[in-house]
Amino acid sequence: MHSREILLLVSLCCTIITADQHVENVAMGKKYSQSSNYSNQGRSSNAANGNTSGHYEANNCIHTLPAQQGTHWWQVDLGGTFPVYNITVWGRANYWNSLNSRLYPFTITVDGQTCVSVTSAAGTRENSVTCSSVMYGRVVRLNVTMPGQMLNLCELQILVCKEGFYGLDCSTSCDTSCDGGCNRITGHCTQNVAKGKTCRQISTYSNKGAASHAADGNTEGDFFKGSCSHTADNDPSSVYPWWEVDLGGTYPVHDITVWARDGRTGKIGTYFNNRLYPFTITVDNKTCISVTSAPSTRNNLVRCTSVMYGRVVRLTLDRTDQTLNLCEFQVFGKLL
Ligand SMILES: [Ca+2]
Ligand SMILES: [Ca+2]
Repeated sequence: MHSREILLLVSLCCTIITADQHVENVAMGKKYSQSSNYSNQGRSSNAANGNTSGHYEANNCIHTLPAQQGTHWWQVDLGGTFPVYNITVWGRANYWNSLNSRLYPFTITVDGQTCVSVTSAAGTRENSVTCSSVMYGRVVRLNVTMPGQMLNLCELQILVCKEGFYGLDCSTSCDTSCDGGCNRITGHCTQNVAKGKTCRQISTYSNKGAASHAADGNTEGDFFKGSCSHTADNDPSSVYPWWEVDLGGTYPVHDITVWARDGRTGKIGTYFNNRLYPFTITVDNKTCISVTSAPSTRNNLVRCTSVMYGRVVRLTLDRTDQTLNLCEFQVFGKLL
């Protein structure tokens, strides 16, 4: 074969796949809001319209109202929980001599928790920042740090690995033995082995609170939609309420995600955490982990201190004066 043909063959067969091909911007096509709106030309969706151009006049940037007091902000509701880590922002171009004064300094939060505070302006219009750690959340907000300082933001991208890839640069493929894909940060298999399995609980409040609801594959947090478990409210005062799932076989148990009940429908950030925390999880009666304080999110990924092989995974509320509500209990592992 001619050397040129070989070169062509090589270039066709072995196109280098860059990490970029495994990354998606999960901020696109979601719900947006901002503290105020200068005009329709500065509407909130402009900061996630896929166009990073810095020209406000071309409907590519958002613009809050100059006279607005307090903190100016823009936010996106991702519509579900994502591992938020890599975020890129674009400021406005060609505006007087202060390209960055209407964006910097700023803080980005995920469900109200600080992801990153950027204190000084970048030298370029495009600036990639990272959260101090991976934050699992739904509402991402950019707050201008200086009160009363208006906000121009031309694009904000939240970059997350596509399904099937993981790592901070999304360059690694999930292990092929992970039938249900893998966690997009850690690479841990995300097959939920609790889903649809037999569940039990100490007592049941009503049909709407059946034990099986906490492993029905639905993380819905509104109790009245029938996807949460609920123990009876007349258990003896000395009882520690519990819920358990029988996996139907021996599995390696390590990562468990628990989902608390929503405090109020549609209102993010208020949960019935006192009906779930503090708790202890056991695997075949051996302690996996005790969690003493509630997080600020409805979902909580907890890990056994080491991989535990077992069949019955139980969550016990470590208090006697409360009912137990659990909207979903997810166990990640593979059948041996
Ligand atoms: Ca834009
Ligand atoms: Ca459920």
